[in-house]
Amino acid sequence: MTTTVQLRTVDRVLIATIGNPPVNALNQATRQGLKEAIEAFQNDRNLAALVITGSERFFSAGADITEFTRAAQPPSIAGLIEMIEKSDRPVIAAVSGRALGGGLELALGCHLRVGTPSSRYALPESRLGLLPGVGGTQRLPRLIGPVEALKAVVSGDEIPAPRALELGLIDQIAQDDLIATAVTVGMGAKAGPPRAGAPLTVSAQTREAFDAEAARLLRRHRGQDAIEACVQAVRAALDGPLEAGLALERELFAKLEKGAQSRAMRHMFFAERRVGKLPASQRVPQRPASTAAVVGGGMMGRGIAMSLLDAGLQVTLIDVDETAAAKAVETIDRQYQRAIDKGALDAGQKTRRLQALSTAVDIAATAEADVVIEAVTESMAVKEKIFQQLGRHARAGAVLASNTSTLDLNRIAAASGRPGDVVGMHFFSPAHIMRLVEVIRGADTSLQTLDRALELVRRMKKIGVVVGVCDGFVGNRMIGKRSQQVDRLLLDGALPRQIDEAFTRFGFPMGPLAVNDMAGLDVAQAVRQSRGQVFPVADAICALGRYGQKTQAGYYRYEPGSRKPVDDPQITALIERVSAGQGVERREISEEEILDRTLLPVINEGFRVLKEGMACHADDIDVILVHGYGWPRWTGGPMFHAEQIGLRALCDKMQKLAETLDDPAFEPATLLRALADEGLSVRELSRRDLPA
Ligand code: 3H9
Repeated sequence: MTTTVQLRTVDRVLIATIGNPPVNALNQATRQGLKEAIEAFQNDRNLAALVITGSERFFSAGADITEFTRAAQPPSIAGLIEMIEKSDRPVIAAVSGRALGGGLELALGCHLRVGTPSSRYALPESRLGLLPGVGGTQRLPRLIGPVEALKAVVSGDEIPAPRALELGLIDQIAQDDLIATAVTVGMGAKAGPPRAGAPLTVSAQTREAFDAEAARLLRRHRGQDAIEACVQAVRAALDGPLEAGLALERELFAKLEKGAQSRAMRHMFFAERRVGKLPASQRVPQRPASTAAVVGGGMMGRGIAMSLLDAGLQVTLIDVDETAAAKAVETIDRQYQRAIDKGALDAGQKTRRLQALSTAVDIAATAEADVVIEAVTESMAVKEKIFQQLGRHARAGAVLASNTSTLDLNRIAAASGRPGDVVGMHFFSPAHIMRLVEVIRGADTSLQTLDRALELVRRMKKIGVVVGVCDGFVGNRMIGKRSQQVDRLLLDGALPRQIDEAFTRFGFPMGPLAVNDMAGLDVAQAVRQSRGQVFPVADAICALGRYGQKTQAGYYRYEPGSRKPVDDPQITALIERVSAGQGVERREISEEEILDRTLLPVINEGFRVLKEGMACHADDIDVILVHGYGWPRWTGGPMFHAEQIGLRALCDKMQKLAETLDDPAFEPATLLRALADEGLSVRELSRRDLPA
């Protein structure tokens, strides 16, 4: 017997416990252990039932994703399920913690399922660009109906035990001892014949609901191969017998597993887990922060305070006067109430979080905090003053973080007089929802401070990526490279809708012009003016007082109270006038040209960022662009995408654009050119360790 599955007997029931930490992934050794457990059960006719269970946190997180790139080794999960289904005595899944992916599919293959009250169930394969590959798309609809099954398979969302019971996904919730309950269930159950594999019989109404849901999901996830496959496979449960559905599911899984989208999404899965951790040699053991102060109760400050409260810290929110502080608390209260209304929080949690929140108007109140996060207006003078005060008031060794998105962190750090304690924490808006935090390492930030900031980000269930000090840090610096090109494309012949649709078809949730309208065109104009940049189209639109959604007019127009961009003939005419004024003869612009001219400069800048050491690894950049800027996950982020294009091909394409458009912005970065010349991968080259 392998050590990943332990056997014991309770009464006449064999208990097989999966023990493959950390998440009970079903790797080859575990599958072998389960096979041997089922065989032991089959061979001992004295046994009345077999119970398969896992650890307290994980029944199983599913197939071992690291095995996907290797040739499959027997036994398969499908083979195990087949053995279970053929058993003439019952096999029961006893689920504590989570049953995910292939782990849930194994449980669905059992005759009965018993869960703890806090157990959770999900088929998250679509998040890896896959579909459940061992029966999930066939057995789940037969248990809970096709519409709920489709939602679960496409979203990958976790279903909590009470809802799972309601849906019929599990048969019982064990109120006390899970194993004792499963044993009782096992002793009393009959295995019954293997599930009749007939197609699901559903009413015309259910079929109609299924078709409507399928159409909605396909629209929402346009361009994602895995979602199409999920819909196709679940539909097969309605149309044909189990065996045919399983065969189709297997075929779709094999195709997706080899496909570019799944490779990209698996890359993202591991990149997200790799970033934001210092190597063990650079970590400094320290007490986790328990108290925090947030300076500034504006939108960012409130979002940061909520994230800290959610992570279980005591938080002091400091604002200019009592009225402003009280208003901030009121808004936080309302946000938590909204979360309760949506079922994402319970009343007890809200009370505990609000009890952990206090307010102050004097910065001296930061004296007790383990970590202080400044989130005031983006002005160097204001931030310098606050950090001077923090230098005096904050206790020794406290982490002093600035939420700056543009300013020179080294100057802010110098103002404190203790730059080793200062770090940047660039949150994205809305801060209590967005997971990305650029953790900015200043010239003097100590490794201890950096480590504490990263640990705090993890506790907030966010993803921290270490970046260096430069204009715009990594994300804004890279994405900024597309703005100038967008303006030039408008001059050359493109229109806002055409550019935005090219982006949404590529997979961004919104195009750059709709984003600009949402953020406010005056904001970008102020930045351009401070840098002496001229964008003829954007400047002409701002000159009309059209600042985007807030003035109901920008690149698009907006009906009162609506955020839906409507094409505006006035803007078309204006753009045409500006082109003429600049002596540009407008021409037809293809979608490919739009994407090349806007995305390749962004990717190119990524190579500069790496060369300068502003990010340590290509993964860091991919995570930042996907989580902070809507870069489609299924392309793996800009650096992974660059390797899919091929660095040589990318370099040549850029060189050609630089010549035809006579624009130095397309000159390939030195690092890109060097890697392409030497046939090297950007991933191998990137450094993981930070310079000490
Ligand atoms: C599948 O089942 C396909 C089948 O339908 C068909 C098969 C033929 N495999 O996230 P964490 C590692 S596809 C291998 O930091 P958490 C992870 O890399 C699978 N490794 O912890 C990390 O390693 P490290 C369907 C895995 O508590 C460590 O475990 N299942 C796997 O925040 C801890 O992970 C999924 O898609 C895995 N399946 O979250 C579930 N899962 O320490 C994917 C995790 O070296 N997993 N690891 O960095 C998750 O969603 C989260 O990891 C989980 C734990 C919720 C499980």
